[in-house]
Amino acid sequence: MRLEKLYAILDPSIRSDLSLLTIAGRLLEGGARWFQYRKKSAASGEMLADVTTLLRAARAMKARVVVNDRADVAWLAQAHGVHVGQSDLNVEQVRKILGPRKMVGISTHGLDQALAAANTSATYIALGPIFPTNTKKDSEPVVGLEGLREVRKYITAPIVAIGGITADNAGDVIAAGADSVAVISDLLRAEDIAARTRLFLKVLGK
Ligand code: 3NM
Repeated sequence: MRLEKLYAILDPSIRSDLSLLTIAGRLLEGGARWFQYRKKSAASGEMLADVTTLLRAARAMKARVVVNDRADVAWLAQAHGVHVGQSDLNVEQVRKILGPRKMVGISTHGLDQALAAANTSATYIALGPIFPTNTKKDSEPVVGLEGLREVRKYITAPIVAIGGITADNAGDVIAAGADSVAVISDLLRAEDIAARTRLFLKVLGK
């Protein structure tokens, strides 16, 4: 499965002045075609409604939507996949629910976890935080570009780098071996989200 170079993480808590659909619309306008729905505080019914709305907008632009953590919500909404963390359902459990064709991604925070993930049917392996980030309160120690290069040496699965990635450093992250970059604050906090998305895609060579 070919992955987009830009993975926009939709965490609406970052941008409470805008609706989820407005944020997604601006990202789509800028050219983003891969999203993760991440709203940790939402009730299940709200999540399902959000993901359904998001999918309708995304599908019109041939974009994909992955749901953070919740295989039940992803299955009911018929989303494109699920992203799990180290203490969520594991990759194979999620795959049992979603089947072989959906995307299942997993967060890893260093070489050991990345190697373990490479032995699963994960579609992609997220690695982070590459740089310091304030967005995830309980984030693990920084992996750095050096850590990313090291993981790249051992792993052929697609690597999605996450944590502190901006339009300024995204080029270095790709040069260090990432296939894609996952971004929250540098996209969502931008005054002009569509323009920031365009800048990212330009830097990423799209
Ligand atoms: N996961 P920003 S870092 C959601 O290390 C998330 O697995 C991380 O937000 C990990 O782009 C992170 O604003 C936050 O730094 C990413």
